[in-house]
Amino acid sequence: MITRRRFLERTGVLAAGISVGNLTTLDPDKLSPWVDPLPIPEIAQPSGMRPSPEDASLQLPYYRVAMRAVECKVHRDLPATRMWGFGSSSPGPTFETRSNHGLMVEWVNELPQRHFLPIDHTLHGAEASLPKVRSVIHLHGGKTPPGSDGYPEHWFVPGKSATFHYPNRQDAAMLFYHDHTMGINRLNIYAGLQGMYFIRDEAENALQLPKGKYEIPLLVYDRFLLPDGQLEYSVSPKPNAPWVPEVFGNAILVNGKLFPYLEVEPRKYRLRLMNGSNGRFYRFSLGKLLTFQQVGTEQGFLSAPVAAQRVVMAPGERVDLVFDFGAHAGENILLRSDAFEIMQFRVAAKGTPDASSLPPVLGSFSRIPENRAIKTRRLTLDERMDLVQQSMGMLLNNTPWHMPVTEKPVLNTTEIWELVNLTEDAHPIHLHLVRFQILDRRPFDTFEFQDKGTVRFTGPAIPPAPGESGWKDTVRADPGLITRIIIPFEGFAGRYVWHCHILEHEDNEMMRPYEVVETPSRS
Ligand SMILES: [Cu+2]
Repeated sequence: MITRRRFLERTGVLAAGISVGNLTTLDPDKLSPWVDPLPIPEIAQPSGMRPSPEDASLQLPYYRVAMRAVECKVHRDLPATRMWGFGSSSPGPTFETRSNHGLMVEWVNELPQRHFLPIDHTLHGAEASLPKVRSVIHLHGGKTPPGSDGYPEHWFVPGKSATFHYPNRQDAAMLFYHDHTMGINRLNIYAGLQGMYFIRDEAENALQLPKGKYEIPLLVYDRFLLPDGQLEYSVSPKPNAPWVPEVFGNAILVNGKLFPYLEVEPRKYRLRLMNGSNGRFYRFSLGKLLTFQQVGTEQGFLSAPVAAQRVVMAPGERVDLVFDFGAHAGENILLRSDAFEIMQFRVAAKGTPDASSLPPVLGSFSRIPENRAIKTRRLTLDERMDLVQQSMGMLLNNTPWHMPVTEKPVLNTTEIWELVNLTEDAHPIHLHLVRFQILDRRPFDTFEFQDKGTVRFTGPAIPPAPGESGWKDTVRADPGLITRIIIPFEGFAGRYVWHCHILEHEDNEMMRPYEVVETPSRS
């Protein structure tokens, strides 16, 4: 499991875990909570139609979305915060689309010529010779053709754009789009370059879950703010190498607001939670550990609702919850993560009749039998230490980004990947293009593995928690465990990436290319 100290640091219970070393940052607890309504990002609107890159006789909705510097009020009593957003907001507008309805987005870089966060030019892909302001957008969770996936090296500078095709041939799910630029991804996302993207389908409609104004997207992320409201990002003591291994801000924003409130009716709501933080893990709860129902994971519905009082979310993970405020008319209920109070639900005394339902069976999800895998890959998660045991960054399979591609799964085959975590951290591992299922996590002797390369298990395999037992695209690989996932490689052949979704790790070599190939090769 996650070691206690690491987990508490991640969720920010320990004071040490939220220190930025800069005493001038704002203490959010000095602000009045629950004075700003929760913003719901506007829905992105197409500006025309374009021929599909797959079939020119087919016209697809075409969206043009510009990345720009924006001014955002994160709290009533703070001056506007300079961020980078899409259109006029951060988070950007939310996409609403349907399964099998493709669309095109022209992502336009209209950002300023100067970056306002500390670039570390010693990182691979962020050298001083490169333009400071670069961007490329990835749709997280999208089954996207390789040319539209936002490969980290395919960035473009202010004044340029890239038009991507999203076929949306996948089940209903909450995806999100965000920057993925080599070497500065953590800074571009911290600046605000992310937004939500919903795919809908008939199976979802048939469930009659709460919808419309009763379905609430909640994109949660932590930041450090200065007393004048501006963003602060942690730096190392080395001026020429400011990269830090992790950032845990003490101001937790929901859809861009600090301490927002939402007026709700006493009835069922569907809450679509997304952890958009650089490094913070959350352990969310409602009120005094009220029971909610988890209905989905990143890539679709669980087979049946899972009742829970808490849900742990690593960066990049999403959960789909249903909560019934029906028994709480007139109350105020807080969304918390351990010691953090994040937002307030104000339940009205009366509401309109609730026609939504929470069916006991949600879908036709079935587990993939292990014997369907034609190949098992053992892949390590590694930490490099300097002479004084300071982290120099993490690696996947001890291999830096620029080395030749080593993982080449064959299109339309299934593989098992064993993530052997040799570090002291929990890492949320994300694969582009695919969805997968967690098989199990099992403790092993890390010293023997590092010494002799052999796996000696020290305990039984732990099955995934009920709330993880669905289609995933991001999985927590905990320290001291081998986490096994089973992955059907479907959709497209071509070059993709897999990486840790702690953005500071990802930017410093904890990312590798992989390639889906049409026919088997030697690797
Ligand atoms: Cu990591």
